[in-house]
Amino acid sequence: MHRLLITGAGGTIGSVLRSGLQGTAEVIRLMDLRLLEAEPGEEVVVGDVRSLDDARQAVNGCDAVVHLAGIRQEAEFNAILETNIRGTYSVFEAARLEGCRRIVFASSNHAVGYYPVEQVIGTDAPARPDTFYGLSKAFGEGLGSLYHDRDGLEAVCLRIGSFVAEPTEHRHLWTWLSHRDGVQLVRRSLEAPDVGFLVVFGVSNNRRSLWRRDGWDKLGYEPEDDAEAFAARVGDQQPYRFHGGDFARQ
Ligand code: 15L
Repeated sequence: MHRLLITGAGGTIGSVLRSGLQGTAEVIRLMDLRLLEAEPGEEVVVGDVRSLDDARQAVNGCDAVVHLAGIRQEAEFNAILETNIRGTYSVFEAARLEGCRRIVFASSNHAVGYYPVEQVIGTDAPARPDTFYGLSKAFGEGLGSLYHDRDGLEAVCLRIGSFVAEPTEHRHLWTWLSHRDGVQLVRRSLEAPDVGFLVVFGVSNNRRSLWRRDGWDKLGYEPEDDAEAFAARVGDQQPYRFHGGDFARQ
């Protein structure tokens, strides 16, 4: 691939992927609200995904996009609407207009956060968002489906669990996505042939996972880490009723 765009490149996930994805493209273009400093092999654009013009300028000349930009927890509805819903629309629409072929979208487990913890689910389970935030992720997955069916774009939607360096709480025993596995997952999502439209859970090889591995074989994703190695450290008390943890209030 010649050029890859990462939106929200200055954020938590973006900062890890920025180095982890080196070599997937000749040039990695980083988009963020603030000016980032380009390393060799990178270029930077300052822009706001809420603006279709900004998104078009950023996507122009790119073969693929990793779309991370957005609010990453619950917020007031209008903020979610503008940044996560309109922003994700702008990125898909920009990709269509600029002829970019593939989008890897950072969805979230919170699209299905109101499933009870007694239930293991696959990606065939209907959306059950736990917040406006989770709902915006379900919307992004819907955009992926629409732009694939209508316009032929390829879209891989990753329902990311907890992307942290190490598990620090009991819930991470089923939600952890290690940095190493996260990098592998995004790499495979960019490089696997003929992915069409795909939704997968983005977690490590956690033996207590509540999410099935649907679609991992299509990507060739083979996670190496298991949160169980940290079980003693995080305690054995199940504190939550729902997959979404403290996002799923009652
Ligand atoms: C997410 O989608 C959030 O962006 C992140 O902050 C964590 O809360 C994560 O999910 C999680 O479920 O642990």
